[in-house]
Amino acid sequence: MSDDPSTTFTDLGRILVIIPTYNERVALPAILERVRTSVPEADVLVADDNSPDGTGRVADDWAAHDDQVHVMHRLGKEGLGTAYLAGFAWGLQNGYDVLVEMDADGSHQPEQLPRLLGALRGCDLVLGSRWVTGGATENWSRGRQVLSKGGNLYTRLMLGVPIRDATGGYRAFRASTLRALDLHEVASQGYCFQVDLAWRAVQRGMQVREVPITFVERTSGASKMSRTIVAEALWRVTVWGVDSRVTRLRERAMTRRGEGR
Ligand SMILES: Nc1nc2c(ncn2[C@@H]2O[C@H](COP(=O)(O)OP(=O)(O)O)[C@@H](O)[C@H]2O)c(=O)[nH]1
Ligand SMILES: [Mg+2]
Repeated sequence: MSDDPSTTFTDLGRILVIIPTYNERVALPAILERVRTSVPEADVLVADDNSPDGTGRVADDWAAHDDQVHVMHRLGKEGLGTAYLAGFAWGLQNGYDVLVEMDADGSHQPEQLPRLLGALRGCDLVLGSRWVTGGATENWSRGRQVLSKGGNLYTRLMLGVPIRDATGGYRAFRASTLRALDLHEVASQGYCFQVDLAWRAVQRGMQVREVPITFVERTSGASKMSRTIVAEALWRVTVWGVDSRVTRLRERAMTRRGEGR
């Protein structure tokens, strides 16, 4: 696995890094700088939800002197999931071949993007993972670690997929992968949005690969995680798990009936 910063990824086609923002005025410039340095050939789309702290203006100021940075202004806080869906739609319309999800708060280190992109050469979707060998979290309380690991264990057991970190939001998709996921059906938000997309990819037989990342807890601004977001994820994962089991049982019963004839 090469993290050599001199590697280029032009063989993957045009790359777009989508960064959703809500009140990230302080963190955004550093992240833009780091993305542009780590993978100079990648373009960036900041998807801002009319942040009251003026993040949208900070993004516009950057875009005014860097034609590889684009800004999408949405009317108000509509959630991370829809920000990504809007970003994906923009990227697909504009002919990008690889679309990356990255937080603005520094938790997803741009210096590890080459690792994600390198792994995408051999598969359809790469997940940056805190919970595979070599993955880590920095400045996370024991409680937060337990919540994330527990949520991922539950997801793995419920859905029966061998993914260690299905809730993480540092990912690289091929455009062809996103096109196959029926994104118009996606209604989930937050962590559940991430599980939803990974689950769709697995169900469609796509090659999903996890690479280790070190997730660094934000040092400025505030997290938008809430109890509602965690509850939504648990609820939906349970429904999907039960649903897929019922479908499998039905299919098995039909095969058996067919064999009995
Ligand atoms: N556009 C947009 N971005 C959001 C929204 N909610 C969160 N974000 C961004 O999504 C990223 C992850 O959110 P964060 O609060 O750090 O979640 P956490 O890492 O789980 O604590 C950050 O870049 C946020 O600014 C939203 O409603 N709209
Ligand atoms: Mg965060």
